[in-house]
Amino acid sequence: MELPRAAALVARLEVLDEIGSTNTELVRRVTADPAAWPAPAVLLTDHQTAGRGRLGRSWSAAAGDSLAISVLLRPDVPTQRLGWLSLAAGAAMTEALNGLGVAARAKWPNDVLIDGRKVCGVLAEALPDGAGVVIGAGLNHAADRAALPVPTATSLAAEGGPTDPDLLVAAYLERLLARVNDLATVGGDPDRSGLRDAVRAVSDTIGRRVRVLRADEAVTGEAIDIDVEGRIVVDRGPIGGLLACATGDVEHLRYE
Ligand code: BT5
Repeated sequence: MELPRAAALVARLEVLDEIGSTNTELVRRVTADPAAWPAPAVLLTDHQTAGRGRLGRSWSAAAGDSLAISVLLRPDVPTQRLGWLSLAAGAAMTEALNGLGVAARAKWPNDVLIDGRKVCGVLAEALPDGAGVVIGAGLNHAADRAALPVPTATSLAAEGGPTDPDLLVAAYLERLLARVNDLATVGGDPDRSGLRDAVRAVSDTIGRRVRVLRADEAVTGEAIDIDVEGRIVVDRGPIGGLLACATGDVEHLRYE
């Protein structure tokens, strides 16, 4: 796989024929030799054999069906704002697909949907000792409908969208790097950087009735906003009132 346009956007881009998890591998490589990995850097493959999702779940795809894209960033953003990078990635992918004519929307916290089906999932992980962040995105670009791993999934090929890896990765990186740069320029403030408004604008979740499953309770109500911490704000009605749910505490968010 050749990705000249994407490679021109970052300090280093490496394509692997096959790997267990691009996130795990990039964390391992950066930790072993940080100087060899200037940020932003990308490790990617279209044949990931042990892709990881959130909370021990897995991301699965047959060889050649899905792009696993891991991006190393070392933005100058306060630690408590780093959660915004994962929302920035979902928004960047959604905006990139929209720019290519695909009607994608972002489902909080980390999915990109086309017509209610998941085309992309994001998994952000911090490196030890504040050494940066690895943001992984799995993007089903080429899978035939019949080859999709779960009934809730879709792919760009199945939706009649573009499938060229270089075009897709370059469009995503352009949006992501611009968003992260804007965030760093204003010290990590999601409002002044325009990131919170961008996340709201592509959100498929705001305005919907949702059921949020947390470790010990289910929260039901209308998702009304994303707060300055990146949490989803759920209006449980006159008795329950408003409740903000953080990504780390949320097992699932389902539409009612
Ligand atoms: C995610 O987790 O959606 C995050 C996926 C991140 C994958 C990328 S690929 C590059 C990098 N390296 C990695 O090892 N991971 C990252 P979560 O929200 O927990 O969703 C996982 C759920 O999505 C699964 O339980 C399935 O229901 C569903 N799923 C699995 N594979 C899928 C696929 N190819 N397309 C759509 N949905 C899928």
